[in-house]
Amino acid sequence: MNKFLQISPEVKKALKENRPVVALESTIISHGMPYPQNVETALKVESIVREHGAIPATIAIINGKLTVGCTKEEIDLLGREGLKVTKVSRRDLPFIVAKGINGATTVAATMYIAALAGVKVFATGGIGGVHRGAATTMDISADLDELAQTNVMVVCAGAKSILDIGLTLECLETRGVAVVGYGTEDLPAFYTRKSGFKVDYRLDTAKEIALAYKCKVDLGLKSGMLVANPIPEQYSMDADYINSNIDAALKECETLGIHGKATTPYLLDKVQKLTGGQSLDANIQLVFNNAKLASEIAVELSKM
Ligand code: PSU
Ligand code: MN
Repeated sequence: MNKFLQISPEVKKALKENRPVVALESTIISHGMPYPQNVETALKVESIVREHGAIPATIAIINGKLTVGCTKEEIDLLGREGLKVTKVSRRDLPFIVAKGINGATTVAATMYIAALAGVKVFATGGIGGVHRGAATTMDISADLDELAQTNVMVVCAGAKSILDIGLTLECLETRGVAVVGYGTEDLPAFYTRKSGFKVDYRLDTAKEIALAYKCKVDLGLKSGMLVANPIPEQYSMDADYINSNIDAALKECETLGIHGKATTPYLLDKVQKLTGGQSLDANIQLVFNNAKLASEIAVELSKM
Protein backbone atom coordinates (compact mmCIF):
# COMPACT_ATOMS: atom_id res chain seq x y z
CA MET A 1 0.00 0.00 0.00
CA ASN A 2 1.15 3.54 -0.79
CA LYS A 3 2.58 5.14 2.35
CA PHE A 4 0.48 8.27 1.96
CA LEU A 5 -2.82 6.39 1.73
CA GLN A 6 -5.21 6.36 4.64
CA ILE A 7 -8.14 4.03 3.99
CA SER A 8 -11.02 3.90 6.47
CA PRO A 9 -11.48 0.54 8.20
CA GLU A 10 -14.88 0.07 6.55
CA VAL A 11 -13.59 0.71 3.03
CA LYS A 12 -10.48 -1.37 3.64
CA LYS A 13 -12.59 -4.32 4.75
CA ALA A 14 -14.96 -3.97 1.78
CA LEU A 15 -12.05 -3.89 -0.67
CA LYS A 16 -10.45 -6.92 0.94
CA GLU A 17 -13.70 -8.86 0.64
CA ASN A 18 -14.26 -7.68 -2.94
CA ARG A 19 -17.46 -5.92 -1.97
CA PRO A 20 -18.67 -2.94 -4.03
CA VAL A 21 -17.16 0.45 -3.21
CA VAL A 22 -17.99 3.79 -4.83
CA ALA A 23 -15.49 6.66 -4.77
CA LEU A 24 -16.80 10.23 -4.33
CA GLU A 25 -14.84 13.44 -4.90
CA SER A 26 -14.38 16.43 -2.63
CA THR A 27 -13.86 19.43 -4.93
CA ILE A 28 -17.59 19.27 -5.51
CA ILE A 29 -17.97 19.72 -1.72
CA SER A 30 -15.48 22.55 -1.14
CA HIS A 31 -15.64 24.36 -4.50
CA GLY A 32 -18.72 23.10 -6.33
CA MET A 33 -21.60 23.97 -4.01
CA PRO A 34 -22.32 26.45 -1.22
CA TYR A 35 -22.44 25.53 2.46
CA PRO A 36 -24.52 23.90 3.93
CA GLN A 37 -26.00 22.25 0.82
CA ASN A 38 -22.56 20.87 -0.02
CA VAL A 39 -22.31 18.93 3.24
CA GLU A 40 -25.94 17.82 3.17
CA THR A 41 -25.51 16.58 -0.40
CA ALA A 42 -22.24 14.76 0.33
CA LEU A 43 -23.76 12.94 3.30
CA LYS A 44 -26.95 12.09 1.43
CA VAL A 45 -24.91 10.76 -1.50
CA GLU A 46 -23.15 8.43 0.93
CA SER A 47 -26.45 7.12 2.22
CA ILE A 48 -27.75 6.60 -1.34
CA VAL A 49 -24.66 4.52 -2.10
CA ARG A 50 -25.36 2.40 0.98
CA GLU A 51 -29.04 2.00 0.08
CA HIS A 52 -27.92 0.54 -3.23
CA GLY A 53 -25.64 -2.03 -1.71
CA ALA A 54 -22.23 -0.37 -1.94
CA ILE A 55 -19.82 1.29 0.48
CA PRO A 56 -19.14 5.00 -0.07
CA ALA A 57 -15.56 6.27 -0.09
CA THR A 58 -15.38 10.04 -0.11
CA ILE A 59 -11.83 10.97 -1.11
CA ALA A 60 -9.88 14.05 -0.01
CA ILE A 61 -6.50 14.97 1.42
CA ILE A 62 -6.64 15.27 5.17
CA ASN A 63 -3.52 16.53 6.94
CA GLY A 64 -1.48 15.46 3.94
CA LYS A 65 -2.91 11.92 3.83
CA LEU A 66 -4.65 10.60 0.72
CA THR A 67 -7.85 9.76 2.55
CA VAL A 68 -10.24 7.15 1.14
CA GLY A 69 -13.42 7.11 3.19
CA CYS A 70 -13.64 10.50 4.90
CA THR A 71 -15.48 10.68 8.20
CA LYS A 72 -18.61 12.76 8.66
CA GLU A 73 -16.52 15.32 10.55
CA GLU A 74 -14.02 15.55 7.70
CA ILE A 75 -16.82 16.04 5.15
CA ASP A 76 -18.28 18.75 7.35
CA LEU A 77 -14.89 20.46 7.59
CA LEU A 78 -14.36 20.35 3.80
CA GLY A 79 -17.80 21.87 3.30
CA ARG A 80 -17.58 24.55 5.97
CA GLU A 81 -14.10 25.70 4.95
CA GLY A 82 -15.16 25.75 1.29
CA LEU A 83 -12.86 27.79 -0.91
CA LYS A 84 -10.26 27.96 1.86
CA VAL A 85 -9.50 24.30 1.15
CA THR A 86 -7.02 23.97 -1.71
CA LYS A 87 -8.47 22.54 -4.91
CA VAL A 88 -6.20 19.62 -5.73
CA SER A 89 -5.78 18.22 -9.19
CA ARG A 90 -3.05 15.72 -10.22
CA ARG A 91 -0.24 18.29 -10.33
CA ASP A 92 -1.06 19.61 -6.85
CA LEU A 93 -0.93 16.27 -5.01
CA PRO A 94 2.76 16.24 -3.95
CA PHE A 95 2.69 19.81 -2.64
CA ILE A 96 -0.36 19.32 -0.44
CA VAL A 97 1.03 16.02 0.84
CA ALA A 98 4.42 17.66 1.53
CA LYS A 99 2.76 20.46 3.49
CA GLY A 100 0.56 18.04 5.40
CA ILE A 101 -2.56 20.12 4.82
CA ASN A 102 -6.11 19.47 3.64
CA GLY A 103 -7.11 19.39 -0.01
CA ALA A 104 -10.32 18.93 -1.99
CA THR A 105 -9.66 16.51 -4.83
CA THR A 106 -10.92 17.05 -8.38
CA VAL A 107 -12.04 14.23 -10.64
CA ALA A 108 -8.42 13.76 -11.79
CA ALA A 109 -6.92 13.57 -8.29
CA THR A 110 -9.82 11.49 -6.95
CA MET A 111 -9.37 8.98 -9.79
CA TYR A 112 -5.67 8.74 -9.08
CA ILE A 113 -6.23 8.08 -5.38
CA ALA A 114 -9.13 5.69 -6.04
CA ALA A 115 -6.88 3.65 -8.32
CA LEU A 116 -4.11 3.56 -5.68
CA ALA A 117 -6.64 2.18 -3.20
CA GLY A 118 -8.21 -0.27 -5.67
CA VAL A 119 -11.59 1.44 -6.04
CA LYS A 120 -12.93 1.01 -9.57
CA VAL A 121 -16.14 3.04 -9.71
CA PHE A 122 -16.49 6.74 -8.99
CA ALA A 123 -19.62 8.90 -8.99
CA THR A 124 -19.71 12.67 -9.39
CA GLY A 125 -21.74 15.44 -11.00
CA GLY A 126 -19.64 16.78 -13.82
CA ILE A 127 -16.10 16.34 -15.05
CA GLY A 128 -13.81 19.07 -16.27
CA GLY A 129 -13.24 19.26 -20.02
CA VAL A 130 -12.24 21.53 -22.87
CA HIS A 131 -13.38 25.04 -22.06
CA ARG A 132 -15.03 27.22 -24.65
CA GLY A 133 -12.36 29.32 -26.29
CA ALA A 134 -9.72 26.67 -25.56
CA ALA A 135 -8.37 27.10 -29.10
CA THR A 136 -6.66 30.22 -27.74
CA THR A 137 -6.64 29.75 -23.94
CA MET A 138 -5.58 26.06 -24.02
CA ASP A 139 -7.82 25.58 -20.97
CA ILE A 140 -8.33 21.83 -20.95
CA SER A 141 -8.99 20.07 -17.67
CA ALA A 142 -6.46 17.56 -16.35
CA ASP A 143 -9.50 15.30 -15.82
CA LEU A 144 -9.31 14.31 -19.49
CA ASP A 145 -5.69 13.16 -19.30
CA GLU A 146 -6.46 11.29 -16.10
CA LEU A 147 -9.25 9.45 -17.87
CA ALA A 148 -6.68 8.47 -20.46
CA GLN A 149 -4.36 6.79 -17.98
CA THR A 150 -6.18 5.72 -14.84
CA ASN A 151 -8.34 2.62 -14.53
CA VAL A 152 -11.40 4.13 -12.89
CA MET A 153 -14.91 4.38 -14.27
CA VAL A 154 -16.45 7.81 -13.77
CA VAL A 155 -20.23 8.17 -13.66
CA CYS A 156 -21.29 11.75 -14.41
CA ALA A 157 -24.27 13.60 -15.87
CA GLY A 158 -22.56 14.36 -19.18
CA ALA A 159 -20.76 17.55 -20.10
CA LYS A 160 -21.87 21.00 -19.06
CA SER A 161 -22.19 23.73 -21.59
CA ILE A 162 -19.71 25.88 -19.66
CA LEU A 163 -17.45 23.56 -21.68
CA ASP A 164 -17.09 23.10 -25.41
CA ILE A 165 -18.88 19.75 -25.51
CA GLY A 166 -17.83 18.86 -29.05
CA LEU A 167 -14.14 19.50 -28.36
CA THR A 168 -14.36 17.64 -25.04
CA LEU A 169 -15.62 14.57 -26.93
CA GLU A 170 -12.84 14.92 -29.51
CA CYS A 171 -10.25 15.06 -26.73
CA LEU A 172 -11.67 11.96 -25.10
CA GLU A 173 -11.64 10.10 -28.39
CA THR A 174 -7.99 11.00 -28.97
CA ARG A 175 -7.18 9.72 -25.50
CA GLY A 176 -8.93 6.41 -26.07
CA VAL A 177 -11.70 7.08 -23.58
CA ALA A 178 -15.14 5.78 -24.48
CA VAL A 179 -18.25 7.70 -23.49
CA VAL A 180 -21.15 5.45 -22.55
CA GLY A 181 -24.70 6.80 -22.50
CA TYR A 182 -26.86 5.10 -19.88
CA GLY A 183 -30.16 4.50 -21.64
CA THR A 184 -29.41 7.24 -24.17
CA GLU A 185 -27.71 7.78 -27.51
CA ASP A 186 -27.58 11.50 -26.94
CA LEU A 187 -24.86 12.77 -24.59
CA PRO A 188 -26.58 14.42 -21.62
CA ALA A 189 -25.62 18.04 -20.93
CA PHE A 190 -25.70 18.01 -17.13
CA TYR A 191 -28.72 20.27 -16.45
CA THR A 192 -30.54 18.89 -19.48
CA ARG A 193 -30.96 15.35 -20.80
CA LYS A 194 -29.65 16.10 -24.27
CA SER A 195 -26.71 17.98 -25.76
CA GLY A 196 -27.22 17.23 -29.44
CA PHE A 197 -23.96 15.23 -29.44
CA LYS A 198 -23.87 11.45 -29.64
CA VAL A 199 -22.27 9.10 -27.13
CA ASP A 200 -19.99 6.32 -28.36
CA TYR A 201 -22.03 3.48 -26.90
CA ARG A 202 -25.51 3.29 -25.51
CA LEU A 203 -25.87 0.69 -22.74
CA ASP A 204 -29.14 0.16 -20.92
CA THR A 205 -28.18 -1.77 -17.80
CA ALA A 206 -25.64 -1.52 -15.00
CA LYS A 207 -24.62 -5.08 -15.79
CA GLU A 208 -23.69 -4.28 -19.41
CA ILE A 209 -21.64 -1.29 -18.26
CA ALA A 210 -19.84 -3.39 -15.64
CA LEU A 211 -19.07 -6.05 -18.25
CA ALA A 212 -17.66 -3.51 -20.72
CA TYR A 213 -15.43 -2.11 -17.97
CA LYS A 214 -14.29 -5.59 -16.96
CA CYS A 215 -13.40 -6.38 -20.59
CA LYS A 216 -11.45 -3.12 -20.81
CA VAL A 217 -9.40 -4.08 -17.75
CA ASP A 218 -8.91 -7.67 -18.94
CA LEU A 219 -7.75 -6.37 -22.31
CA GLY A 220 -4.97 -4.58 -20.49
CA LEU A 221 -6.25 -1.17 -21.54
CA LYS A 222 -5.16 1.29 -18.89
CA SER A 223 -7.70 4.07 -19.03
CA GLY A 224 -10.88 5.26 -17.48
CA MET A 225 -14.36 5.02 -18.89
CA LEU A 226 -16.92 7.77 -18.82
CA VAL A 227 -20.54 6.90 -18.12
CA ALA A 228 -23.01 9.69 -18.83
CA ASN A 229 -26.28 9.42 -16.94
CA PRO A 230 -29.06 11.84 -17.89
CA ILE A 231 -30.58 13.97 -15.13
CA PRO A 232 -34.04 12.62 -14.17
CA GLU A 233 -36.74 14.24 -16.31
CA GLN A 234 -38.51 15.93 -13.39
CA TYR A 235 -35.36 17.81 -12.36
CA SER A 236 -34.05 18.73 -15.81
CA MET A 237 -33.92 22.41 -16.70
CA ASP A 238 -35.09 24.35 -19.73
CA ALA A 239 -32.16 24.32 -22.18
CA ASP A 240 -32.56 27.93 -23.38
CA TYR A 241 -32.88 29.25 -19.84
CA ILE A 242 -29.79 27.49 -18.49
CA ASN A 243 -27.71 28.17 -21.60
CA SER A 244 -28.40 31.89 -21.57
CA ASN A 245 -27.32 32.02 -17.93
CA ILE A 246 -24.19 30.03 -18.73
CA ASP A 247 -23.41 32.49 -21.53
CA ALA A 248 -23.78 35.40 -19.12
CA ALA A 249 -21.49 33.69 -16.60
CA LEU A 250 -18.88 33.01 -19.29
CA LYS A 251 -18.96 36.65 -20.39
CA GLU A 252 -18.43 37.86 -16.83
CA CYS A 253 -15.59 35.38 -16.35
CA GLU A 254 -13.87 36.77 -19.41
CA THR A 255 -14.42 40.40 -18.40
CA LEU A 256 -12.93 39.72 -14.97
CA GLY A 257 -9.99 37.88 -16.49
CA ILE A 258 -10.56 34.77 -14.38
CA HIS A 259 -8.44 31.89 -15.57
CA GLY A 260 -6.71 28.66 -14.57
CA LYS A 261 -8.07 26.56 -11.73
CA ALA A 262 -10.42 29.34 -10.59
CA THR A 263 -12.46 29.19 -13.79
CA THR A 264 -14.64 26.15 -13.16
CA PRO A 265 -15.58 27.04 -9.54
CA TYR A 266 -16.29 30.62 -10.60
CA LEU A 267 -18.61 29.55 -13.40
CA LEU A 268 -20.45 27.05 -11.19
CA ASP A 269 -21.04 29.67 -8.51
CA LYS A 270 -22.09 32.35 -10.98
CA VAL A 271 -24.59 30.09 -12.73
CA GLN A 272 -26.03 29.10 -9.35
CA LYS A 273 -26.46 32.76 -8.42
CA LEU A 274 -27.94 33.76 -11.77
CA THR A 275 -30.55 31.01 -11.66
CA GLY A 276 -31.54 31.74 -8.08
CA GLY A 277 -30.49 28.31 -6.90
CA GLN A 278 -32.53 26.42 -9.48
CA SER A 279 -29.38 25.02 -11.05
CA LEU A 280 -28.09 24.02 -7.60
CA ASP A 281 -31.21 21.91 -7.05
CA ALA A 282 -30.72 20.25 -10.42
CA ASN A 283 -27.03 19.70 -9.63
CA ILE A 284 -27.86 18.00 -6.32
CA GLN A 285 -30.45 15.72 -7.89
CA LEU A 286 -28.19 14.60 -10.70
CA VAL A 287 -25.44 13.73 -8.24
CA PHE A 288 -27.91 11.53 -6.33
CA ASN A 289 -28.91 9.88 -9.58
CA ASN A 290 -25.27 9.21 -10.48
CA ALA A 291 -24.51 7.78 -7.05
CA LYS A 292 -27.35 5.29 -7.52
CA LEU A 293 -26.15 4.16 -10.95
CA ALA A 294 -22.51 3.95 -9.86
CA SER A 295 -23.54 1.77 -6.92
CA GLU A 296 -25.52 -0.56 -9.18
CA ILE A 297 -22.51 -0.85 -11.51
CA ALA A 298 -20.15 -1.48 -8.57
CA VAL A 299 -22.48 -4.22 -7.30
CA GLU A 300 -22.52 -5.89 -10.75
CA LEU A 301 -18.76 -5.58 -11.06
CA SER A 302 -18.19 -7.22 -7.69
CA LYS A 303 -20.08 -10.30 -8.93
CA MET A 304 -17.87 -10.73 -12.03
N1 PSU B 1 -18.10 20.32 -12.76
C1 PSU B 1 -19.15 20.39 -11.92
N2 PSU B 1 -18.94 20.43 -10.58
C2 PSU B 1 -17.68 20.37 -10.06
C3 PSU B 1 -16.57 20.28 -10.95
C4 PSU B 1 -16.82 20.26 -12.28
O1 PSU B 1 -20.27 20.43 -12.36
O2 PSU B 1 -17.53 20.40 -8.83
C5 PSU B 1 -15.19 20.16 -10.38
C6 PSU B 1 -14.73 18.69 -10.41
O3 PSU B 1 -14.00 18.43 -9.24
C7 PSU B 1 -13.82 18.65 -11.61
C8 PSU B 1 -13.19 20.02 -11.53
O4 PSU B 1 -12.86 17.63 -11.58
O5 PSU B 1 -14.26 20.88 -11.17
C9 PSU B 1 -12.56 20.45 -12.82
O6 PSU B 1 -11.80 21.57 -12.63
P1 PSU B 1 -10.83 22.09 -13.78
O7 PSU B 1 -11.74 22.50 -14.91
O8 PSU B 1 -10.10 23.23 -13.19
O9 PSU B 1 -9.94 20.94 -14.13
MN1 MN C 1 -8.65 24.54 -16.44
